[in-house]
Amino acid sequence: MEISVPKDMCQLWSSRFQTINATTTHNSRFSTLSLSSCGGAPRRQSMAFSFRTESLFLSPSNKLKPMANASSILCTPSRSLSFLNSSSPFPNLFSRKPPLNAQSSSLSVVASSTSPSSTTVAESQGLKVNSVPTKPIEGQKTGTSGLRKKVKVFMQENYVANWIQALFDSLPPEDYKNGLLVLGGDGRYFNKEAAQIIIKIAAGNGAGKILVGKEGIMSTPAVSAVIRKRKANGGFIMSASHNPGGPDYDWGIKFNYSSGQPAPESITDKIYGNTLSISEIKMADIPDVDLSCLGVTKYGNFNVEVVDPVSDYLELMENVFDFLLIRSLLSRTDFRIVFDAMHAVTGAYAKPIFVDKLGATLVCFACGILYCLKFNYYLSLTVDVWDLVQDSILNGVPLEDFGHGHPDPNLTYAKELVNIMYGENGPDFGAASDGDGDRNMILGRGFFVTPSDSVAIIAANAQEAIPYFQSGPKGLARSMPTSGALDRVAQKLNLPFFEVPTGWKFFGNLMDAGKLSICGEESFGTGSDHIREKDGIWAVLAWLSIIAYRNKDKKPGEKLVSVSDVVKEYWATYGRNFFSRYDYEECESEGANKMIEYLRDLVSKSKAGDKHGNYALQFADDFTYTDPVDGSVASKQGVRFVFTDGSRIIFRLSGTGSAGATVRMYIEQFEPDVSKHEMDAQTALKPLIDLALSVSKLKDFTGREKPTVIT
Ligand code: VG1
Ligand code: CO
Repeated sequence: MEISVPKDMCQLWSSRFQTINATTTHNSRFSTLSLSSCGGAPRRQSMAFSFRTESLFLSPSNKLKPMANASSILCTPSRSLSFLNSSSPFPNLFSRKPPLNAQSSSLSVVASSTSPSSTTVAESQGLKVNSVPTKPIEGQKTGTSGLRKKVKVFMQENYVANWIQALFDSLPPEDYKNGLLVLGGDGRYFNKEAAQIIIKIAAGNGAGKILVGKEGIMSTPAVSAVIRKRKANGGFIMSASHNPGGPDYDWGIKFNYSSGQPAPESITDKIYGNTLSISEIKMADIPDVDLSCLGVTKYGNFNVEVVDPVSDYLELMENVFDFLLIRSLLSRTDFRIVFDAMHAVTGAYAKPIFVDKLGATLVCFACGILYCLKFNYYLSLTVDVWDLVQDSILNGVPLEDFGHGHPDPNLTYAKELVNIMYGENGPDFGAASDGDGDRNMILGRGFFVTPSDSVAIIAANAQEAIPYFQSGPKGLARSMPTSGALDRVAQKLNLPFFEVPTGWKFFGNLMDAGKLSICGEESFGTGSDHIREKDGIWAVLAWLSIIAYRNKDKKPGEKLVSVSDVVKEYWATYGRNFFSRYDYEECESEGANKMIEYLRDLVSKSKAGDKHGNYALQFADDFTYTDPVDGSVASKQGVRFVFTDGSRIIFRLSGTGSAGATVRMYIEQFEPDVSKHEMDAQTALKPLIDLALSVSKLKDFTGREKPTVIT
């Protein structure tokens, strides 16, 4: 019998054992697979694992495979991301449901190769380009961050190919002809198929070279970093970010141009226009490229280089931060961290950065004993007691369906991490990142740092704790719904300050013009001008730098300055902006649209001084932004009611969903009184939340009693 197991496990085994002998035994609840090593482990020679039966997939072939190579014995090769190292000898095995089974790979994709009706339009130095006839497809309009739809939509004939060709048709030829492009993704289901389509169309349109992350993996911030470092003309990111993945879930594609910045609306509008008139796809007649091996493959004038997705990004991080300072914190026995990669792309980055470079260690939460990876010291345990052992990296192997999780680092979807951080004897620092690695959530022991505070605290501490900012930040910016905490830091530091619409694409021009260094969004996005995307691992390293800096002179045994100490000190200095966001996901579009229309109408009838309960209106509008660099205007970016005490209620519809409409309601209130800073945000904001619900008639329009996510 052949056994496929969660990829965490096959990564673990293949990296820990040189030769494996496997035997299985079964009872009604468990199948037990016993493995013994013939030389991998210096201290222990055998390990035994018990598996809950639902975590096993039996392959259709039901045959025992040859045992020459551990990873090929144990992985389901067609869907695995087998190049990735296990982040841990103790992965949290059953925190999520097991990965997709092999059968899901049987879904086919059309337009991954030349259609029979195509004609050859060019042939130069061995590269044949075919013209594939196609028809316009409705609905390929880019949202807040790229084009996102259900996988099944993208699998329709020519769906991906049309959008990619429309993109090339939107760019001036000098921006890509013989030029260098980058291709990465978050490892989600359908990326491998889409990567082949993108490579063929890039070649068909005359690109000179494409750099692809191994197995198609490269985080959004890393793609931005690689574009900038290698002076590429642009890059593609195959990701629907924090949206779930798998055959029944989401896929997405984003395009960033030469500064590493998400394409502005002027380009995405053109792409959309072209998708409505497209008639031909230019596709090179080349075989599928093997993305599993590093190196260059040449097809006539066109080259594909498969690159390590981590190295350029890691080099940049080492230039931005003081790694020795962070290492000094992580090597303390009285400081423990947990990073939750949510089975998403940062799984590929977490071990090389946090463990290998910065020395993060492995901790048993039951007894507090440190197990050090460096000495390859590990235990023989059954999985039933493994729950007590926690690695510094959680869910560290990227999976195509994110382990059936929702890779959105917030209090709802990163529940496993939240439970650890709020549990007994929890670690000192916790963080998580999203599908494509651009978001972050920061937690202290039993303490959540709201993203709006996080960016303000990073900005306030950047100059002393982060070498990249040693001359001080040039300017600060936030998206409109993000709380006003950052505004106060800008004021105190006397820095230029900008308020932009939701979406990272609005920060890039300010950075390119040298007006902006640090910025953030309330949606767990934080970053700086080191690249042109928000950057999850950067934010974690920024926080670790701050904590390390504050504790650099602390002797063993002295109480350390904690995450919550840093935040409370910040509130005492600047005041606290209580903030909360309510998400009502996948509402009926009709009701949600009507609510926004109703609010716009209300705005037009509102005037300063209008009373809303205890609050007096200062102004109400539908946010419009004029880019100070290029003068472009973005209107209808969110309905806001701003009161005379600075409190705000804001409503907008998500531009990243793939089904129905997601309503976002943002609530903010400033509190200067230190004695009230410890209040729970939901309690402090209750009157304003009630007001927002009644002003918007949200329950009537959406039929929803409660939000799906509260931040
Ligand atoms: C959401 C967030 C927004 C963020 C965008 C992309 O957009 O609110 O702040 O920039 O996602 O993030 P929307 O339109 O759904 O509110 V990601 O991590 O998807 O690249
Ligand atoms: Co993201």
